[in-house]
Amino acid sequence: MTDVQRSLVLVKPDGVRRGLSGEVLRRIEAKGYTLAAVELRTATPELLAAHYAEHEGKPFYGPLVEFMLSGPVLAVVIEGERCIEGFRSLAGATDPTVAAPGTIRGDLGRDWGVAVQQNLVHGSDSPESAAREIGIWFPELGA
Ligand code: RTP
Ligand code: MG
Repeated sequence: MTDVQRSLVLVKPDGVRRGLSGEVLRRIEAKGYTLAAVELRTATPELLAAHYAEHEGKPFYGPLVEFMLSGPVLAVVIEGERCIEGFRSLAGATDPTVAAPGTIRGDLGRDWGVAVQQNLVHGSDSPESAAREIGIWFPELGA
């Protein structure tokens, strides 16, 4: 039985600013996942409030939202068997300083000395999150 999934990936403003959008897409495609949607977007406070609802109230929430509004993001929907887990594996640990070499965050990220972790990418963390997040960023794609 196959388990074809979709996941929401964001190249965050630091990744877009540093010209790494193509490198992230290259790694996704090299892994064998397909691109169902790719769009350069400017986030809004409303969209980010929905996207990061689970983090509301945490100390890093305000700086995180501010960071995500600091420039365009590349919003991407990827598709493939177990791509939710697979992209999390490609992305690496949240903290780019300790993310394993070979991962997007481990190879391309570092600590820039600012409060929020600028870690280049977001990836949905479960099928429920993926459905919710794709609904927020690409409502036209449906469930
Ligand atoms: P993401 O949601 O972006 O794929 O990353 P994640 O699952 O690895 O991390 P999560 O815990 O969901 O946190 C969301 C984003 O918030 C920022 N963050 N800063 N202690 C901190 O300063 C801190 N913790 C999290 C990061 O940008 C993280 O990706
Ligand atoms: Mg997360």
